[in-house]
Amino acid sequence: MKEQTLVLIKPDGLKKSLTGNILTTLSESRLEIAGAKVVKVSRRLAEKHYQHLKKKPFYEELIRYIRGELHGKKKVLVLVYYGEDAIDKVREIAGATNPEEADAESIRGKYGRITTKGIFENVIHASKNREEAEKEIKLWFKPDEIIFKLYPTEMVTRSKVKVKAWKR
Ligand code: IDP
Ligand code: MG
Repeated sequence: MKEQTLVLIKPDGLKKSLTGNILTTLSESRLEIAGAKVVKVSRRLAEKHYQHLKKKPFYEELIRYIRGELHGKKKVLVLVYYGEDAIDKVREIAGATNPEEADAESIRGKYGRITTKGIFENVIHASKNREEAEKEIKLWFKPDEIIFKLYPTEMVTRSKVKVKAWKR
């Protein structure tokens, strides 16, 4: 069945100029890109994304990692891939969480490393299952930033909300 998944190219991937290689490898999956953008990750966004790891000893370092504080590249590339078995296909191409255990030909196996502080710098993130994909896509993207209607939407009126706009 067709489904969607969230991919992040993490700051180490950007720092090592791996974007092209990673996108080329992912394109072998024949999945479609349904959304893409560059994001400077706030503390709040990082904490929401890694909510499930809050109790881990490496949590604080992980937040620093995803925010680019370990690489001097304070950005990530965020993508939504859509198509048949998208979640498992991308997880397989990404490889295991621990880059030393990841298949040698996977993205993490090829490009990942374990730092002396023990963080798995594994270059990309990929949603694990449908529930996680939904939560993550809704966290990182607004409905109009994705070219397909992946989840139900509604029109809401928000008054008194300050937004930054281009100066006229
Ligand atoms: P995943 O990225 O393969 O889904 P998660 O368990 O969701 O794995 O962990 C999120 C990220 O936290 C990993 O991609 C990796 O960067 C880091 N991480 C996970 N487990 C460990 C660990 O045991 N030691 C160090 N870093 C870890
Ligand atoms: Mg995960």
